[in-house]
Amino acid sequence: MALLTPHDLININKQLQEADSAVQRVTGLDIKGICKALYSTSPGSEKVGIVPVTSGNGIIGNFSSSLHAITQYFGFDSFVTDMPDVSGYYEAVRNGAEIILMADDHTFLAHNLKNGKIANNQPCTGMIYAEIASRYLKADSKDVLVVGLGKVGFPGAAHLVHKGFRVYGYDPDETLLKKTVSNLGIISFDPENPRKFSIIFEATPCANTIPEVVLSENCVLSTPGIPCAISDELRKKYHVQLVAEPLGIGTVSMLYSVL
Ligand code: NAD
Ligand code: 2YH
Repeated sequence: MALLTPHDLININKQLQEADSAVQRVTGLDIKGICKALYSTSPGSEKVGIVPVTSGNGIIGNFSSSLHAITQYFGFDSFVTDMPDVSGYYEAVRNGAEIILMADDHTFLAHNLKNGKIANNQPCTGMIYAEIASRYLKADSKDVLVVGLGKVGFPGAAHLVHKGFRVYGYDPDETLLKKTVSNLGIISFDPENPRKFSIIFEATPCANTIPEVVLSENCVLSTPGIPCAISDELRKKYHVQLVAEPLGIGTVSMLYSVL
């Protein structure tokens, strides 16, 4: 399980603004518009309580403060509890939180205490990055390359199949690849026999996962993967429209999914 680092979250407001501009360039909608279209929900005046969690590897510097900045950026009323863990949960509820955000090393959840809905960061992240990719205004076809079919990539690929895209999937884990091809009816992408794509969705914990041969000029690369899937050099050479941000897009997807 890849953990975020404080360094990933530096200048989260700037990272969010840049991501919002990139999403608008690619899709014509901002991130909130994508969430509204994806979940058919709109926020009211829900109060979000953010609870730091010390278990496992412990508190990640900048994590709770970034969630605070992210929720405020998207117009939610939010606060971080003084206490962590169970005491923090108690504090959040006593102070009027209607939605709880909290994460340990394995699970990052949003729980709406009013309607009982609960969301997990991985599928919500996969869905929204796939949705952004699927809305590329200059796409040349409904063919999409999905690189990485794990806990984020699989739900993203499933979402694209559900939306009627022809999905080509690749993962070096052959068992996972075979299972996904059979469960979702996607096409196995053969790196030995490559082709170009105008839409690429990537979700791996590795750098440089996108080979040059699959890039078409002006293609979109929508990727929550950390570190970034493509080098600056390739991004510039093919004028790749990159949507990549470490926490905010996935978090707001979770919030809209529990409204
Ligand atoms: P995971 O371990 O469940 O899945 C990753 C998959 O990538 C695995 O199946 C693995 O075999 C595959 N993979 C590894 N190297 C590859 C390569 N070179 N080419 C193709 N596939 C390769 O991880 P996950 O939970 O799906 O997370 C994926 C990434 O997304 C991680 O970096 C994680 O930190 C990040 N993430 C980011 C956000 C965000 O908001 N930006 C949210 C959640 C997860
Ligand atoms: O980053 C993570 C894990 N990868 C789970 C998220 C799934 N994408 N967890 C964050 C841990 C935060 C820490 N417990 C804190 O500061 O509260």
